Amino acid sequence: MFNRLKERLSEAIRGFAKKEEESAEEPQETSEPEDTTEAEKQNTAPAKLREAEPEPESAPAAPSKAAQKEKPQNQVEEKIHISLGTKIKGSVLGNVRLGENEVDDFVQNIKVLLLESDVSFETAESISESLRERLLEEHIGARDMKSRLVELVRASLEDVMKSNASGPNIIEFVKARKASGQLPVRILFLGPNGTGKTTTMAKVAKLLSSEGISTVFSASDTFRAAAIEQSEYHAKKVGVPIIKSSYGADPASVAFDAIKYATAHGIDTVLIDTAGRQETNRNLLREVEKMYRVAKPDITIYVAESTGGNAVLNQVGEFSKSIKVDGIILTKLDCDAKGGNAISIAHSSGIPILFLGTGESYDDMVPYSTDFILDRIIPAA
Ligand SMILES: Nc1nc2c(ncn2[C@@H]2O[C@H](COP(=O)(O)OP(=O)(O)OP(=O)(O)O)[C@@H](O)[C@H]2O)c(=O)[nH]1
Ligand SMILES: [Mg+2]
Repeated sequence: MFNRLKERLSEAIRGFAKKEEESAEEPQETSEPEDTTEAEKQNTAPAKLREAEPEPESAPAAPSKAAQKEKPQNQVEEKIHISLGTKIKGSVLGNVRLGENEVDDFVQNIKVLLLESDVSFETAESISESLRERLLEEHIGARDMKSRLVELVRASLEDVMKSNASGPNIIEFVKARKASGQLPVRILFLGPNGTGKTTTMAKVAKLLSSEGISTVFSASDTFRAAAIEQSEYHAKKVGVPIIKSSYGADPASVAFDAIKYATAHGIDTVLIDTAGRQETNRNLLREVEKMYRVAKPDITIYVAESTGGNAVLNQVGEFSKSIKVDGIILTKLDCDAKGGNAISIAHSSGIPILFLGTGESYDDMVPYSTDFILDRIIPAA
């Protein structure tokens, strides 16, 4: 999962940290005075790094002329003015700041590899900006460079992903409706062909059942001959009843029948399958709009595949123009070497991600969390 992005990020960080560490070991341009103390030696920044000194607690006594003379010239010239907080942080981490050119090169490198890993342009820009700001205000000890860079890149990714709003908690939602006697809860699954709608519906049924919530399937994908059998197959595997009609029947009327069945049999939820459709297919989109009017879903879930590249964001956007999508389930993360889609969708779809599909079996689904994705893209150092 996300291996390619993980390797490339790690390689970029390793390469940059190594370069900076090596330059930290290079002899300084200014010759060291013979009586330089050990502490002063350690405090000497490499040519590419700018030095920041810890803020003195109170105004220091003016250094003697002799001491000023002993101070290497480049340190005096490169001293920079920074806030007290940053100085304190800098003194803990090591008193060096990265030069602007180095930061720009590194950030550009990260941006390119994010773009090549399916991160959308807008999201890659936001990550780069956040990373650049963090790096420029950071004081990094040359020898902790790698682990600190990992933390900063991770924090920048987290910055953009945390804009993902939190969606409905399906289990809590059904439990609340159960308590108030407003059943059945209707959950509609839609999305393009082959993204994993029917399989995901079965995963959700299994999850609900583990919480003591009963379910009936509505085999409302009547568009493809084999789809009804596929829904039946999954329903049987996870042990839920299914309401079906024949190939070509009106999908909305199948959903209507399933809701009636649930009401009559005291079933808590109706999971409504639909035919895969592209966002460009107006007829099929109108059909799903009709489904929306007739079945009146309480929760509408868009099933997207993580492997779908940048097109996924546009598709979700187009669908949600016709239908109010409450949440996304992102499938096939296990097949996704790039991982950028998960980041972009969390950042800019404006729709919460509810679950992540991580394999073909019915237990292969985890609740969405930023950490789950980040741990696989850039594990904490
Ligand atoms: N590896 C992996 N495969 C998945 C995942 N979710 C679904 N699949 C597989 O994706 C394929 C398509 O799944 P379906 O559930 O039939 O997809 P669908 O969206 O209902 O397809 P249509 O009805 O044809 O539009 C199947 O082979 C599933 O096993 C997942 O999270 N990981
Ligand atoms: Mg299907």
